[in-house]
Amino acid sequence: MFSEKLISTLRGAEHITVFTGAGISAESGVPTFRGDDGLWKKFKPEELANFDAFIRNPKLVWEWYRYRKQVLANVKPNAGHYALADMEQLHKNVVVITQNIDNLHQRAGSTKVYELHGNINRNYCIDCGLSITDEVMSWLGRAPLCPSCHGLIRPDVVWFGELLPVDQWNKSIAVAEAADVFFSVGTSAVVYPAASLPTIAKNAGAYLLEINTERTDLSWHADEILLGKSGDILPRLLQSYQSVVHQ
Ligand code: BV8
Repeated sequence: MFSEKLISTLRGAEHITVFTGAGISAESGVPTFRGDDGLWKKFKPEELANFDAFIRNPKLVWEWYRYRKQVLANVKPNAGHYALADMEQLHKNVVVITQNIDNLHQRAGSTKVYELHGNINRNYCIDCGLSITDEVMSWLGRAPLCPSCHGLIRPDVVWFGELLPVDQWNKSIAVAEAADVFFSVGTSAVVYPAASLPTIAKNAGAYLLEINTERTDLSWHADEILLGKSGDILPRLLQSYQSVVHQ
């Protein structure tokens, strides 16, 4: 199933970097953004995932995030997440860079995860910056207010037009440039600057592997494309890698 080139490159790799998008969580039951049943088909990102929309209608934006928090409260990591966590046991330099806000890589056991677009489990006050957990937020039919200064609370996610967290971004560029193998898994590779990471890795000499159920804007640049579900492919790739490592 896997090319000799891929397995030998993995075997000789000093650094493995895995870049993930919503597709890796699809088999956990988390809707993607741009697929047929994607979130952006039902909701308009410009109406929900940006700060101006939030200030205009915080209640509407919170209804959307409450819905997504509820979805995520009832899902579990899938075999793809677990395979990446297990890869850390086999290889000392595996880092996951995710665009996802669902915390599923961490729940599967991955310990080196850079979150480019934040995490839906975290919230903060836009006035005083206080970090607030879901448990202490009171809804009362309106957007939650800060218990300390009564400012508006927002989800700790990166909206369109907002800068990515500088430390996560800088670390992600570093591990993209250092990668001997760079996986792009379950992403349409259309949201920037995150989508520039595979090209940064490739231009720095990485073997660029794309795992997706369909071809994307990135496919033309990949060294190898594995078409299929990440929950099927990643465990099998790990198995092939394991069998070589233990020879
Ligand atoms: C920035 C977090 C700059 C919140 C998200 C105008 C003004 C400012 C910026 C811009 C602008 N116009 C364009 C931009 C840049 C903009 C951008 O890139 N827009 C795109 C849409 C054109 N980017 C930004 O705004 C970024 N910030 O540029 O700031 C700046 C400079 C100066 C000063 C100020 C600012 C911020 C972008 C972050 C937006 N936040 N989400 C939330 O989630 O609620 S975006 C959203 O898209 C998610 O983060 C998501 O991760 C990301 C990418 O989507 P994917 O993960 O790839 O998901 P998608 O559904 O698209 O694809 C899934 C894939 O999986 C598919 O290919 C499918 O085939 C595959 N798949 C499905 N099932 C499986 C599978 N593969 C394998 N196995 C399966 N089972």
